[in-house]
Amino acid sequence: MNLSIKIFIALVLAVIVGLIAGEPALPFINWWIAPIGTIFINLIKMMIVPVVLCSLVVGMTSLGDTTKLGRIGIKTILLYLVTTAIAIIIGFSVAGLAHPGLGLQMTSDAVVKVKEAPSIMQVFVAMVPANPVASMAKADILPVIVFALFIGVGILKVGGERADILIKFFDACAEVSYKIIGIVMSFAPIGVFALLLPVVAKNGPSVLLPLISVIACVAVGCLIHAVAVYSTLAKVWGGHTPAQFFRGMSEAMLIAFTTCSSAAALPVNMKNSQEKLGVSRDVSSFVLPLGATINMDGTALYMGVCSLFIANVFGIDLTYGQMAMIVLTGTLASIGTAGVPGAGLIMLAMVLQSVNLPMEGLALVAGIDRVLDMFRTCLNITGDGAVAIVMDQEEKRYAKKQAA
Ligand code: DAS
Repeated sequence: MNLSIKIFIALVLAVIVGLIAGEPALPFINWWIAPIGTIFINLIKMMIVPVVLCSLVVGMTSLGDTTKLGRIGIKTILLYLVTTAIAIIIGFSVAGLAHPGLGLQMTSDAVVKVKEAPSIMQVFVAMVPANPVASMAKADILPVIVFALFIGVGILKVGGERADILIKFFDACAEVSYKIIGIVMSFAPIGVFALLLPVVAKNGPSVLLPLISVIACVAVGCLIHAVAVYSTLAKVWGGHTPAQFFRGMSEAMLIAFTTCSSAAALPVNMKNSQEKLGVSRDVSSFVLPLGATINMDGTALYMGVCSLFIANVFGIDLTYGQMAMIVLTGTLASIGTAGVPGAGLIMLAMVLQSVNLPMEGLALVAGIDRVLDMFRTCLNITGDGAVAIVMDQEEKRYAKKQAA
């Protein structure tokens, strides 16, 4: 039985056992089961920095020259921004049809204290690591990516035998990282079960019911975006049918769904995009780590849904100007969203501020953030995989044109 099916069975089991066990079993679950999920996440997190650093350096240097790097980098970022803006619009459209939150009375004392969201410029400043080792120690992925990009450019500039030695070193390290990830992933069904059981036992149907419409809007919006945008990209550029694309992405999607972390899903996404979707190593090693950090279509879609939900709860009619502002700030905010659980909630605060929506609304979505995060993180990494397929085919087409 393949791993995806085992993970899926673990998911279903966790939901069933969680709903049966419910809140009374939480002390036992939190004492004996939850730590297994934490260990699984830590095992994956252990590999994030090595994989990102080594694979990005390999990806950069195997691009062969800085012009190719520039070409791929610009196209990749542009495509990421376009799909993100589309995601927000889909989020608005779905929520505009479903009207989540209408009739839900917001209690004024339900205020959540959210850390000040960084401004866009702060996000860009934070991208450059003053101390790369500290960034690696904190698994601050964006500065690690920037550091790896500079190492790659440096190696390309040095060239010759010395560069080859370094490339072989980083290539071997990347290979070792993939092997370790394969071992970790063999424990995924156990880890996924242990991660999901506490969430289901804690939330259960009671807390979720009043907000089920928000969860449904985010889930349906993510499904529409994944099928309409990503499977079209995979088909038109990569020739993959939707079934082939989603089968190739399934393991990474399940890890993203259960860990709520794009960073945690990155190693599996990279391995499978190469082995199951035919993306070349140099393109996947560049596009996927970058995407896991700056491409958050699910988070952007979630911002569209939740902004409209909070406006409904407070009886505010969003103007088209405010919606346009949410699309802009949501797209930019999603760039700064870290690939870790709950990061999107911080960025939602930034978007609400940008259109003067009451911050108190965060309290409601904060209550179901973990559930929403599952869907948005799953979509985030699926978009990375789709863009990697597009960029890989673009590069193959470019190489053919050059050869002709
Ligand atoms: N959990 C984040 C991720 O890993 C997304 C988010 O919080 O919105 O992509």
